[in-house]
Amino acid sequence: MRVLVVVPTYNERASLPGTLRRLRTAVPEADALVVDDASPDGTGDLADALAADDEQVHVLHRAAKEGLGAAYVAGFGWGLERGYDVLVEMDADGSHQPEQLPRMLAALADGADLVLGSRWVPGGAVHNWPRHRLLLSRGGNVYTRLVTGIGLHDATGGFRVFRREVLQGLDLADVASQGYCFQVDLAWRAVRAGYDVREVPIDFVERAVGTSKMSRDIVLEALWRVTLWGVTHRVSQVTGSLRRRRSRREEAAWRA
Ligand SMILES: Nc1nc2c(ncn2[C@@H]2O[C@H](COP(=O)(O)OP(=O)(O)OP(=O)(O)O)[C@@H](O)[C@H]2O)c(=O)[nH]1
Ligand SMILES: [Mg+2]
Repeated sequence: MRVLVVVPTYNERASLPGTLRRLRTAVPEADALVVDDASPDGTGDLADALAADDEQVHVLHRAAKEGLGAAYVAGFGWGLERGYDVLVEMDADGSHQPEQLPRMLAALADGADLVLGSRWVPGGAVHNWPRHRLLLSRGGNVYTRLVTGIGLHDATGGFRVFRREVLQGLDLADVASQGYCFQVDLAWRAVRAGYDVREVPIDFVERAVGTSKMSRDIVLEALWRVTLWGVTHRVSQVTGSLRRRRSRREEAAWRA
């Protein structure tokens, strides 16, 4: 299995070298692709320097900051074109620990199509988050579960392992989500498509250096999109069951 770990970066100069070093040690057979959105702090140049020293590290430069979703879609496209079997999502900021990736890859080898690193299943944890971030993550996941009916505990997390067929089966060009609702979007599409989606507990560690890109706009985007998906889904469930009931009635009348 050829594995590509896609690492999106925006101003991660301080974190990126350590993240890649840990990844290369923890999963030496995996390649890495840094997807940099022209970071003003020079992360792109630093990534090029790291790639020059290691043929398993690659860099995709994008012209401007377009959000996490667009960066991942571009990175997945790069990896699918080059024939990777497994594509991984991982943050550059140290929150996702490369040492926990082998356990996630094992779940894929065990038959899962998509493995979610989960903070909110037994064995999962979050370290050093202030109360408001904990509330936002837990609340966001409870809300997502309620409005969509998705049976996942951590649909917003960004440490994930995809079998290539899942990404090929989902219409990535149609994904408009930009911020972290991109994560809900992909999980939701995978669940509805009938893929085997499993949650594996992870220890999420708050970044030690650099700054968060989380913003009010990202939270608002997640809120309106998740609400829209939930309502659309519920409406289609109701109209679907009405349609089924009517066709059963028509069939019975026809038989009589
Ligand atoms: N290429 C690219 N990467 C991004 C963009 N926004 C965020 N990232 C990267 O995506 C990863 C997650 O972003 P963070 O800023 O850590 O956001 P977060 O993890 O939701 O928030 P924190 O928990 O506060 O760190 C990091 O590696 C960022 O550098 C973007 O617009 N383009
Ligand atoms: Mg982060």
